[in-house]
Amino acid sequence: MKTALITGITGQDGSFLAEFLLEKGYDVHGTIRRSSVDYRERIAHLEGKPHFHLHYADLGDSMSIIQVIGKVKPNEIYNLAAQSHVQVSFDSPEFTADVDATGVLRILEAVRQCSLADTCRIYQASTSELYGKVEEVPQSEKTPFHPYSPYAVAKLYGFWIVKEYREAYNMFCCSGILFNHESERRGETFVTRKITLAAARIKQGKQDKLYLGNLSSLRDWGYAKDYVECMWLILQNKTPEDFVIATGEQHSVREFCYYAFKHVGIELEFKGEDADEKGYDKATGKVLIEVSKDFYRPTDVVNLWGDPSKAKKELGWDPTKKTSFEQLVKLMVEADMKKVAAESAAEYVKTNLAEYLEKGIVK
Ligand code: NAP
Ligand code: G4F
Repeated sequence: MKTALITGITGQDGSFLAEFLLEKGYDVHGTIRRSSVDYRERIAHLEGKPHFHLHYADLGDSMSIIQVIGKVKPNEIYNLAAQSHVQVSFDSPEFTADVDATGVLRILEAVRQCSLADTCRIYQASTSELYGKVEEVPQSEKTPFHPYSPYAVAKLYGFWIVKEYREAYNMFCCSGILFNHESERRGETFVTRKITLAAARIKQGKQDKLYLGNLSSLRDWGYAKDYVECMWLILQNKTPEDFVIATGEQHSVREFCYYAFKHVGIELEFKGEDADEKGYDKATGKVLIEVSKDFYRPTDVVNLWGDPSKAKKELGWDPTKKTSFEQLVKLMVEADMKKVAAESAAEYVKTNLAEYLEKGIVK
């Protein structure tokens, strides 16, 4: 039985990867952080399973990392932990650098110090944000990097330190340059999830309007569950190499809104330009989407489009056989429609609980 250690197991990708590796028969260990609120929602269904284990560790704390790696002695490490929000990285640049750049170094050094450099393979969660102010469209493994946020600059260090340890110490460590991937488990402040939640809330009368930033920004959006398979494939490869993982298709934020609202039965029509652009309900003329400059970034990456040919050729991973853009939007909207309906039902019961207890409807 192989042993895997996942940092960032409570995140979107960590939770899907843990499920994937458990199904493959791995003994799965994950790192979590102490928090005053419950943040284990995405992995709650895995807790208590025989081959699922959690350990406290923080990427800012070398000692905790050395301790967990020395104890678990993993065959594979998936370093997914990060301050992963690009806009937040402008507000917390030092923290982002510590976790997303130096944190990667801490993992690599811990593996060496625990004498696991010859046996432990390491996957680093790299990103299409490295292409930033893009110098070529679409972007492949050969496209020059031009990071365009504190997050991307930190991740660029992560990318290069992985390459350095591979060349200097002959370690099997690789970066997956993953383009945006989303799901029903996506954090609620990333644009796709913000849109699908708002579409569900607006449809169910729980929200009036959605405020967004740059509607023209272009992304190559895939499904997170399809992408975690690639993380594993990259570590099963004969040689340690870096791979672009993407769908090869590009859509705008505006388009994402159009399809998300379409799935709840609202046809959107966009009028106006830049900050004055608005999204109208075509049937009623009501404004449902407005632009707020609060969501503009000091530097914004606006043209991401991946070329996944290498992954297709060498790993056999074919995005055309995976979840399509429309299927992705649909599955996210459907999950959020259910979530909002459940929240409304719970709210209704809570409001009327005293009366129900009194009338004996609930005990
Ligand atoms: P996510 O949902 O934000 O999850 C991030 C994880 O990192 C969480 O488990 C979080 O723990 C953990 N974490 C944050 N700071 C930490 C620290 N100091 N020490 C230990 N753990 C820490 O992100 P995701 O979407 O799953 O992405 C996974 C990785 O892929 C990230 O490295 C991200 O930068 C990268 N990536 C993501 C995408 C994408 O489109 N999703 C694309 C390219 C690359 P808490 O739950 O305690 O906060
Ligand atoms: O959903 P986003 O916040 O994702 P972003 O910045 O592309 O970062 C995500 O993908 C990266 C891979 O390329 C990962 F490395 C990273 O960890 C993260 O998972 O924003 C997407 C685009 C941006 O251009 C942003 O300006 O949407 C635009 N946008 C427009 N309105 C908005 C909003 N983004 C957010 N978060 N909120 C808005 O209201």
